[in-house]
Amino acid sequence: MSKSLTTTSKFLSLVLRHKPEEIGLQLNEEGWANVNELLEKAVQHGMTISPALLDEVVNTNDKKRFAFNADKSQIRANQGHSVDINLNLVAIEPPPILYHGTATRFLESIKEKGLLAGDRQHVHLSANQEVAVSVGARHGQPIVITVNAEQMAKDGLLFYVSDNGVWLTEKVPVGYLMLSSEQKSAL
Ligand code: HQG
Repeated sequence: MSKSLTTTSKFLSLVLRHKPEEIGLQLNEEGWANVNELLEKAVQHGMTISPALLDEVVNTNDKKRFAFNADKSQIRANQGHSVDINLNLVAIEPPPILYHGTATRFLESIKEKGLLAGDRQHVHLSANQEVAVSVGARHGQPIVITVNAEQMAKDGLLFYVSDNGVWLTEKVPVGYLMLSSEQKSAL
C-alpha cells in the first residue's frame, strides 16, 4: 500500500471504529457515516481525502476494512469497533476450530480469564493460523491459541463473521482454549 493509502486507512480506522468525535463525526447506530460529512470534517482536521482516494482505500484495502452502502453515500468499518454500534451480524455456525493470534506476554492472563474482547466489541478469531500469527505479531512475540469453536457452538455460544472474513465472538471462556503442552506449562 502507498503511504497515502496507509495513512488514510489508519485515519479511517480511528474515526470509523474508535473516535468519530475526534473530528466531530456522527456514526449512526449501525456504524455508518455520511461520506460527504466525513470528507468535509476530515479536511477541517487537516486530512484531505479526495473521493477517488477514498474509493481506492475501500477497494484496495488489504483486509477490506471498510465498506460503502449501495449508493456510496455512506461508509463504515466492517469490524474492529470499540464504539458501541450494531453491525447487525447474524450468528453463523463456525468451523470446528478457530485460531486467535496473541503475544506471549498475554498468555498468563488469558489462561486465567479466557479470551476477552477488551476495548473492542468482540474477540477476533481467524480460520487460518497464518492470519493469527500476523495479528499476534502486532502485540509482541506471537503465539497462536486454538479455540474449540465446535464445542462453544454446541454450548450455545454465538459466532459471527464480518464482511471481511473475521470470525467474531463475545468471549472465549478458558474451557474452550485448546492449549498446547508448551502453552500450558508456560508461565
Ligand atoms: C489480548 C486487526 C490479556 C488479545 C486484527 C489481543 C484483528 C488478552 C489483545 C483485529 C486477554 C487485544 C483485532 C486476557 C485477550 N488477558 N490479554 N484475558 N484476552 N487478550 O488489538 O485480536 O488490522 O484489541 O489476545 O487483524 O489483536 O485493525 O485485538 O492480543 O482482526 O483491521 O488482548 O485488529 O485488524 O488487542 O486484533 P486488539 P486483536 P485491523
